[in-house]
Amino acid sequence: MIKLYDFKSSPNCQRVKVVLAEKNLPYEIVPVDLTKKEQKTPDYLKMNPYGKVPVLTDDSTVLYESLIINEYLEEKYPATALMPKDPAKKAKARILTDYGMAHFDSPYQKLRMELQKEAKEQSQPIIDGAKADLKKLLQRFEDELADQQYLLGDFSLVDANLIPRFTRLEGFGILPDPSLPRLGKYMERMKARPSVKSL
Ligand SMILES: N[C@@H](CCC(=O)N[C@@H](CS)C(=O)NCC(=O)O)C(=O)O
Repeated sequence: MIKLYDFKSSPNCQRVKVVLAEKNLPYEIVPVDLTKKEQKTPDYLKMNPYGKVPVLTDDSTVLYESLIINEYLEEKYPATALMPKDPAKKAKARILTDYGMAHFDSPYQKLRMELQKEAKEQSQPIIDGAKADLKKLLQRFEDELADQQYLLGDFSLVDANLIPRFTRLEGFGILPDPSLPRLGKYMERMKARPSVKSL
């Protein structure tokens, strides 16, 4: 039986929930209240020494780190394949996930921290700069989409991994953007998928 230690609004948990839903895998949610620091209790730290959600257990297997959990689910439950078989295409999938995570992280976190401040303490130049940087980075995905429905053509782990980040970029008002029309349509397509709707 699969169990997911989850905090509902956590983007890192959401990408795992998308994969579990896409693969139609039954699982139990174990809520972890981050506001009560339940992720730092000794028992929880035995499962994830980093003290973060998500943790996924699959019988006696205990895993953490959302991207690694998703790779595990893909290998252990391949019936609904979410990665290409071809090694070069698989490598490309990992490059796109890495780009969306690592390269977006600095401006994304900068913007998030700034917007968390009280309005009078926020710096408009920092907000504008981070938004401009994120928009520039999004152009790569706009180009990758070309005439495809999803980032690799078919729906894949890349889409599942990155959707929590894209929905937050929508929340920040960066998407949709007239200069990124394919991404706009892509987001509508993604949000229509039951796995994403149910988040
Ligand atoms: N790299 C980790 C990041 C996990 C993470 O940062 N989780 C956040 C919630 S989105 C968390 O548990 N924060 C609570 C804390 O750090 O105490 C992953 O992908 O799973």
